[in-house]
Amino acid sequence: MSLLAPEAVSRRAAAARRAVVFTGAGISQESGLGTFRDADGLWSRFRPEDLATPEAFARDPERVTSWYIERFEQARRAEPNAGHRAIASWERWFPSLVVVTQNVDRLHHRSGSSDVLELHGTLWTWRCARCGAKRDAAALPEQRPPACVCGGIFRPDVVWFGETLPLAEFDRAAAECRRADLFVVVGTSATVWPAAGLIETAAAGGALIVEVNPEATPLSGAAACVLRGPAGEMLPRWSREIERWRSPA
Ligand code: BJW
Ligand code: ZN
Repeated sequence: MSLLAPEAVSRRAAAARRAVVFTGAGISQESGLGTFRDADGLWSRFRPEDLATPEAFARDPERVTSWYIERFEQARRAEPNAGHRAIASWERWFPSLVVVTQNVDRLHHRSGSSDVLELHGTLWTWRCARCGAKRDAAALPEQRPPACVCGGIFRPDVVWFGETLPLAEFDRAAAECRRADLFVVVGTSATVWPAAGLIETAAAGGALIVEVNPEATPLSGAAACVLRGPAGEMLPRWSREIERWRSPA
């Protein structure tokens, strides 16, 4: 559904001063990383309560850490796709562009985005659940589960269900959403809170909301425009549209 003609949206987007891009697992799908809630997503094969909660880690640290080490290896092998690269390239138009991501794969950083807020943490660093010591995922001890010298176990620096989001990142994300005039939501089912609430925050602040997703989401009806398709195709195509309005013939 689109309240404004796509051309009018592109024209308004091209004139924006403060842009925020809010991303979820869908943007990394074309890099070969699984989403969570799609028909073939991670939660169709695994139960979140067995893997993505502090209780699961306490119950079966070997299973949980092995699963996350495998996910880290997949993220490390993956390459940013055309969608990530298109977003990074928007910094030439919007120098204060902020990418607010729910993803833990670091593909936005690796595609050149310079201001990335990771609301759900990262697979790339781990911390000891007992003493808090930090380790790069690539330098974890060999034992499974990976053991710290203090006798504790390393866990990924991600945010599990029931855990609070990193406060500084979330506060800054909310502030950026409040003052954004363009808010582009890419590849998220917009079902996990409090991250999904940022869409409402941006809308309340008056931002133009654009959604990029091959499927309808709870947000679709509230967006000024929906680019219905995969991010790796839609974002480069939309970039060319915006470019046209930035440099009129
Ligand atoms: C494409 C595409 C292509 C496909 N191109 N698109 C209010 C109401 C109800 C519940 C709650 C609430 N407030 C809090 C809760 C509880 C809970 C929650 O939200 N539950 C709901 C799910 C019901 N939230 C929490 O527990 C949060 N913490 C919290 O609230 O703390 C406060 C507190 C503490 C203590 C007590 C009480 C309160 C923490 C949430 C942490 C989420 N963690 C995960 C795992 C991270 C680690 C890991 O990677 O394993 O984060 S869950 C998972 O979901 C992951 C994601 O970041 C997150 C969002 O998923 P995302 O990115 O939207 O992916 P999908 O798969 O859902 O969607 C993919 C989309 O892409 C689809 O739409 C596709 O169509 C699309 N797509 N291909 C573009 N090529
Ligand atoms: Zn320790």
